[in-house]
Amino acid sequence: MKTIHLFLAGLLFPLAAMPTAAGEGASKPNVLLIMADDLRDYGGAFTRDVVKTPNLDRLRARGTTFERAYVQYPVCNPSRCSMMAGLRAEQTGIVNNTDLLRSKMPGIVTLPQLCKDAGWQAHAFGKIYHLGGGKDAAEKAKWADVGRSWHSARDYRATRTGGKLIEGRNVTGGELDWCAWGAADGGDDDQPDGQIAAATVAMIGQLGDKPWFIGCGFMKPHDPFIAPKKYFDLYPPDSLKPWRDPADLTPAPPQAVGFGAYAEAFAKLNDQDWRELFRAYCAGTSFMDAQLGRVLDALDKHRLWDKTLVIVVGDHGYHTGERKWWNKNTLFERSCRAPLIIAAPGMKGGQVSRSLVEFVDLYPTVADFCGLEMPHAAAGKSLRPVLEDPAAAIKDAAFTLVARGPKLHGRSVRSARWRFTLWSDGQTELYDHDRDPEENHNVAKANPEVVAALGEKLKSVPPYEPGR
Ligand SMILES: [Ca+2]
Repeated sequence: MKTIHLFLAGLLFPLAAMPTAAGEGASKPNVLLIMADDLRDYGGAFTRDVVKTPNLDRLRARGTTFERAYVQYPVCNPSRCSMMAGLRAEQTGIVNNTDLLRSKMPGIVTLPQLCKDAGWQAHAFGKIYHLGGGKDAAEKAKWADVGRSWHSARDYRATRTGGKLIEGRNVTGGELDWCAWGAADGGDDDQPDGQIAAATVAMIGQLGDKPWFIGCGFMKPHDPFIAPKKYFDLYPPDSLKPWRDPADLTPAPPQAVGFGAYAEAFAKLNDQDWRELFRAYCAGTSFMDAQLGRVLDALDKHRLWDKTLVIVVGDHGYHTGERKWWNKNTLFERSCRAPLIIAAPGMKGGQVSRSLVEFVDLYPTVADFCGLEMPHAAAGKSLRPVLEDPAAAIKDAAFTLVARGPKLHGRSVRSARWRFTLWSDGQTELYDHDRDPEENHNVAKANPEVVAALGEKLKSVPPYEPGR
């Protein structure tokens, strides 16, 4: 009996796993959108050689790693709104952490909402949208877009034990209150990310065969740089070398990086301060990675890999000392490029793609795999061709915007070789990634034809209209 059963399963399985054309509706894969906050990209040597991320490595073996994936705005709320709307920040009009998506786009059908309205169970844990609203429950629900995007959404806090720090300090002497690290007492579940993993795992078990869209939004490695002490113990205090800019670094325009109170505080940091910050960022990354592992274990346990589209994404990149900057919100590669791994049903694992992709491509990708029509004109394109062939290109440029108040903004375009940034005050930056992957030398003056061509390319995306 058992033999026949297995034989039949073997026969039926390939048929069930065959891709269906969009709109036929025969296949409703689950969608697991896992986000990390402020995680810089791990496509390069950073995580392979420096940070211990066995579970990101495990997912890489199952999926396709995108080594050139770019956010449309390198700050939490604008990036997440862009991703969830499938539209550029120029189109959403959201360029800060204070504007609510629905205040600018009341009728937008968000990515989870697209699935939810088509019959998927949709639940969010932790930070998928920017967590605004303070302590007011009704305001928080608005920020989480409960009822529209999700059937339910929850955020989490550290327990009293997890709030106790065994070691730690603010490396700016309190000048920047967020710039603190701490090796916490207690275990993983005393921190929000442990609880987010536990809740995600429980929901996966509870939903069974109903199609679902789960948002699992980890809070780390975002500041404050706190993780259970065991993750700090992975990195002996003197084992990590902080970044040093080269002596011949071209100074950037003042609005590009290194501005305000942050820069004043960073200028006072010594090597020891940088080392402690970097160690804490690595500890937070390994902590987040361990929680990711618990969620991947649940996919193993319930045998869901063949019917789940798994996306792991960061919300933007992060400077860990490059140009004496410890943060995001710049138009440099370190801030615009972010992690992206996709493991899709029917697609090969262990693939690495150098194709240029943008985070606005996620919405049409999910719509494609779920067999759903885009509810509005997409700013991006489905990544299916790249998942089928990692050498395939779906676009020749990726675009990122930053605003510096109502009167100044910058737009940046990344091509296969170059990054070109044009500020609204006319200043330009050009970096040659073939020769200068860390963007240390602005070569705009020496390459007027490239500047002209990429300046023209910037006109292919909708204009930014401040205050819209
Ligand atoms: Ca963020």
